[in-house]
Amino acid sequence: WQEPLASGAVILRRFVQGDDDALFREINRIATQSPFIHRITPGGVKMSVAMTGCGAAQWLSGRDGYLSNAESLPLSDTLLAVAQRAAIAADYPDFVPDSCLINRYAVGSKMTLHQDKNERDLHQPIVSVSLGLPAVFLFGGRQRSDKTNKVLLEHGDVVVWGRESRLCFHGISPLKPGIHPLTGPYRFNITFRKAL
Ligand code: MD5
Ligand code: FE
Repeated sequence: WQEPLASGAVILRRFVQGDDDALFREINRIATQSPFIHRITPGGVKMSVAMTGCGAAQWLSGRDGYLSNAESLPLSDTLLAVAQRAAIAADYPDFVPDSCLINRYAVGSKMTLHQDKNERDLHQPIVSVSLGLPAVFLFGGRQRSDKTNKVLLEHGDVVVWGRESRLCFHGISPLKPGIHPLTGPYRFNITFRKAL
């Protein structure tokens, strides 16, 4: 079922529940080729979230943006199909992602409030898939100081962020301990973007 989350953002609850095994296999396949790493922020702080990804465009922390990386795996048909199915459900029938970023949260991992604005065309949405342990997602407005709302994102939930919500500040509260039957002690988030 669908819930509007904010203007331009929609949650597709449990949208990929039936694809969870296949998606988790994709994560593990990608991580075998490109292991999860903890990047360093421009401020010199090691991130608590570990990242990997695939697709022609790869995000680089620090610099503004994306670079094409010939080393990374292509977006598989499995991943593309999930991303496009979600985009269509949220009324973005023309979405063609070129980037898949995978975030792995362990107990205590968090993401501080930030905007995603390094993609070239900000009219394109971002499709975000949550797997494993639940997390409290924080979303605010266009200013860092705007009030934030909280929503719990659970296994299989997909959020499509577009239009008025595309430049909203957002983050993830520190992950609480737990064990998920599929992913064990982790939450994974897969974001699909058209970055280039
Ligand atoms: C996560 N990841 O759960 C989130 C899901 C990231 C990141 O924030 O940058 O890797 S994506 C949430 C998102 C994306 C684009 C816009 C907005 C939220 N928004 O306007 O609120 O690991
Ligand atoms: Fe973000």
